[in-house]
Amino acid sequence: MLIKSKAVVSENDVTDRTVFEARRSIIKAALTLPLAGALPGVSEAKNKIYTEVPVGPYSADLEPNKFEDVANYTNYYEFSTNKTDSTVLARRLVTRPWSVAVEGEVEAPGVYDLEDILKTNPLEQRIYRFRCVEAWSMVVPWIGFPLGEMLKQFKPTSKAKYVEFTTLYKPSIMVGQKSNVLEWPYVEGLRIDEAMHPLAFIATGMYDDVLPNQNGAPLRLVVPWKYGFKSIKAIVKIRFQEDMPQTAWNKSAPHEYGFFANVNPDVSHPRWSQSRERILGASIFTPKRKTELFNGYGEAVASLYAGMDLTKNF
Ligand SMILES: Nc1nc2c(c(=O)[nH]1)N[C@H]1C(S)=C(S)[C@@H](COP(=O)(O)O)O[C@H]1N2
Ligand SMILES: [Mo]
Repeated sequence: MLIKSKAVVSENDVTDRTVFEARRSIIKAALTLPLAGALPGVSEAKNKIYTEVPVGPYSADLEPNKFEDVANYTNYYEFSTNKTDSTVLARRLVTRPWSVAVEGEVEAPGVYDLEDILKTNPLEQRIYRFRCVEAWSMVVPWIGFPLGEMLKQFKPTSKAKYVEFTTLYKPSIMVGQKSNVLEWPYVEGLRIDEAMHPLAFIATGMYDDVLPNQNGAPLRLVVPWKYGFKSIKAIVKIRFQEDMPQTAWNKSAPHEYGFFANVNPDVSHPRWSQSRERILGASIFTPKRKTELFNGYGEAVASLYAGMDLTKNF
């Protein structure tokens, strides 16, 4: 993803002073933790408690990436803009007990305990393609449940045209929130029909195991036809509203990150092409993969955007 401070710079030139200082403070924070920073990356899912979870509809018949590819290369700016540091630093996050505040245009607002959400939403596995706006991609076997099924339990009113999601704000632990790379807390949103689409998913696990902290535990969104930044991690609030939510990336660079963020090989990022993608974990000799419109999920989701100019509504 991209960092915006005084000048907009790409993650690959992390020489900008703000970013440098943010990283230094994060490393300092890491050094005060027992072992953090000295630990190697994670090599495999350990507590395979979800091996009996059935495979749900829309699960793709694809070979998933290796667990270590997905768990050791994360975008989680609350911890760090560095994909390895965020993996290590996210271990500090305590994800139990956890609750989600449900607000706005719903008949059943309130603070819902995670355990109750899990009790009323049967788990399934979905193997999905995942495409980051930075032009890399992977295939992940998620464990979780359809977003829409959970949202229906809160009984949205007819005024609920959009859903806004918010990540935990806790700078003492989420040390990246001490920097100003984004406006915190991280916010994302979907139009209500997108949120109710059966492909939209809430992940609580992956690779038959609980979700690693760095991948968004205990609850994260997965919207496989959109760029990865839509898939917000560590959700603490869900708000139903009439207006389109102000999302973190859109606020930070509106000309680069639109609200819809549908994967589209024909709409370039202002600073790079989106026509191809690097497959995470593939050798440098493996040719890049051709990016597909809606990340290959067009048959299922294209009708949501009928009549819309996808170049303008990017
Ligand atoms: N709260 C929060 N959610 C987030 C991000 C983030 O920095 N903070 N990064 C997003 C981006 S840009 C991507 S590509 C995916 C990465 O998911 P992964 O780290 O599990 O691969 O998480 C998304 N969700
Ligand atoms: Mo991303």
